[in-house]
Amino acid sequence: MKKFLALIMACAMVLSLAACGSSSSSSSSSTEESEAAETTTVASEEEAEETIAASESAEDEDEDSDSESDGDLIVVGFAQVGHESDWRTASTQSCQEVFTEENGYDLIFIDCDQDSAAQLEAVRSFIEQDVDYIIIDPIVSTGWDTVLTECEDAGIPVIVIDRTIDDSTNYAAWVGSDFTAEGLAAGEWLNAYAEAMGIEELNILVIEGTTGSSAQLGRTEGFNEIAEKYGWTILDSQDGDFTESGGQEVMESFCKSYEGQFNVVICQNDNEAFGAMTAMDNAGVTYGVNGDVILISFDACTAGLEEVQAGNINADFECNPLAAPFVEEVIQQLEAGETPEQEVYMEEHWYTYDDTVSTFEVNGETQEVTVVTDEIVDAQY
Ligand code: GYE
Repeated sequence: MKKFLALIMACAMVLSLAACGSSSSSSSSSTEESEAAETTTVASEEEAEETIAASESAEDEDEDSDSESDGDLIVVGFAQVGHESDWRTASTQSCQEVFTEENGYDLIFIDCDQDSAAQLEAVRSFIEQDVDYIIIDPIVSTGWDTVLTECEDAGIPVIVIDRTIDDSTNYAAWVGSDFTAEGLAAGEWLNAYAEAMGIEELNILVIEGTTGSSAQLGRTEGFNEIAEKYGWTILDSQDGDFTESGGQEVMESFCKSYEGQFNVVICQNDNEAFGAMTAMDNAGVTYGVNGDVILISFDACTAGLEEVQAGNINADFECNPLAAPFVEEVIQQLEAGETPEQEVYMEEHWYTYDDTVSTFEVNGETQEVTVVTDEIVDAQY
C-alpha cells in the first residue's frame, strides 16, 4: 500500500515538477569542506560489490522464508539534479541499477530538471510519503538547512551524493568527488603541457558549470589557484549550465568577443566541450592536439574520452558518476545500526591524448596521467 501510494505521489510530483519553470540558482563563495567530515574513505569497487552481494544474499534468504512482500522493500527517494549531461545519465543509471526490487529497494526517482526550488519540493514530497531514506544530489550547495532539519524531524536519514551541501551538516553521509582537486589537477597539467610544448603565454577562456553548484565552485577555485600561481590571464569565465547547448552558446559569444586572443578553453564538463567544439568549428578556430587552442574538459564520460582519443580534447579530468553502490553500502550500514563513513571519495583518473606530460605535481604530490586507449574507452561509463 505504501508503495502504491508512493507511486501515485511520485507520478504527481513528476508532473508538477515538469510544470515548474527553469533553473533558479543561488551562489556561494564558500567551498569549505563540510564539517560533517570526521572520517574519509576512498571508494573501492570491490567493497561495493561485496555490499551488493551481501544484500542480494540477504534477499535470497527472505525469499526462502517466503517473507518477501512489498512491505519489506526499503523505500528510497532520490532527488536527482536533472538530465543535463552524459555524466548525469550515468549517475541516474547507476542508481537505477543498484536500487532495484531484486536488491530489496523501492526507488522513487525525481528528475529536478536543474531547478533548485523543484528539488526542495521533491525532498518535501519524500517526507510526506514517509520514505525510509532520501538521496539528494544538491543542484546548488546552499539553501539546505531548513529542509534537512525537516528530514531529521521526520526521522528520515539523508545521504548526499556527488555535489556537496555547504550550509548544513544535517545528513548521514556524502559520497562524491573532490572538485577542487580536479581543478588543481587541470591547472598543473596545463602548466606542464605548456612547458613541454614551449608555449609561453596562456590566454584562457572558461565555460563554467551551473553557478552555485559545488562542482562549479570547486573546479573554478582549484583552477584559478593555479592560474594565479603562474600569472596566466583568464580573459573571461561564463556559466554554460553543464549542457552542450550552454557550452555552444557561451563559446559562440567568446569567439566573437575574443577573436584571435585566446589559446586555451576550459570546459567544466564534457557536454559543454562538445558545444564549444561546434562553436569553434563554425568560427574556424582549430583546437586539440593539432590546433591553435588547448581544450580541457572534466567528467571523462565515454563520448569525452572518444574526443580525447581523436585528439580534439587535449586532457579530460575524470569525475566518476558510479556512486550508487557506495550509497547502498551506507544504507546497509544504517540498516544494521552502524555509523557509516561520513565522506566517501570516488576514485578518478586524468586522461590525455598522449604522454607529452606523463606525470605532474599538485601540492608536492605526483599525479599520473592515463593515455586513452580503445580498452579504456570501451570500459568507461
Ligand atoms: O560534472 C556534470 C554534471 O555534479 C559532478 O554535473 C557533477 C556535474 C558533472 O552535469 O556533467
